[in-house]
Amino acid sequence: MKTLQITVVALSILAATPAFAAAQDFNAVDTDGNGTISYEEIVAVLPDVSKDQFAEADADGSGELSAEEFAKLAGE
Ligand SMILES: [Ca+2]
Ligand SMILES: [Ca+2]
Repeated sequence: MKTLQITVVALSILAATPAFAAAQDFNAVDTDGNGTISYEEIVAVLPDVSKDQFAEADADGSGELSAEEFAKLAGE
């Protein structure tokens, strides 16, 4: 029960973080509106994302993140 309460609190804190909330919105991160997210676009919202993390999330190696690839990265 205690663990559950801590999880709820942690989620509330995360949800209240503007960068995290924005990161949940693919269209908000895709600032040039081309339908994919480049590394430059993601670090503008989430400066902590490293090139390695980006490359890892880029499952098909296209150099940009699709909505599906981005969802996995943002969900971590
Ligand atoms: Ca883009
Ligand atoms: Ca990709």
